[in-house]
Amino acid sequence: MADCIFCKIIDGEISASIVYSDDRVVAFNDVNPQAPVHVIIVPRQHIPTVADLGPETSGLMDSLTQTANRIAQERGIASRGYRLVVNCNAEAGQSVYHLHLHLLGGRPMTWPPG
Ligand code: DGP
Repeated sequence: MADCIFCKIIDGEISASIVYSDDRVVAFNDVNPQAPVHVIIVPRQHIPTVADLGPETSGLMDSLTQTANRIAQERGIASRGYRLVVNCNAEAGQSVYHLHLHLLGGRPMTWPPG
C-alpha cells in the first residue's frame, strides 16, 4: 500500500527498530513509547483495521498475539503483566490504518483507559 507508513517499515523504506520478523508478521518498537516496553506488531499483509478481518484472514490475529506473547516473555514482563491494545477507527484513537497490536508493559497500567 503506497501511502502506508507501516507498509514502508515492512518494506524497509522507512527505518524502525525491528524486534521480530517472519513471513507473516513484523514487530518494531513504537516511535513514541507509552511504556518501557511498547512494541507494535503488524501483519505483512495490508489490512486497514481489525474490522476488516474475515474468514480469508483466519489465524492472523493468532500470529500477532503469539508474537506479542513471545516478545513479552523475552522482555521479562510476561509474569508481571502487560497489555495488548488494538485501536479501531478514529474514536478509538487509531492513527495508522494498517492493523496493529500494541504490546505495552514494564509499568503499572490504569483502568479504564483514557
Ligand atoms: P494507533 O494510534 O493505534 O494507530 O497507533 C499507531 C502507533 O504507531 C503510535 O503509537 C505511534 C506508532 N508509529 C507511527 N508512526 C511510526 C513510525 O514511523 N515508526 C514507528 N516505529 N512507530 C510509529
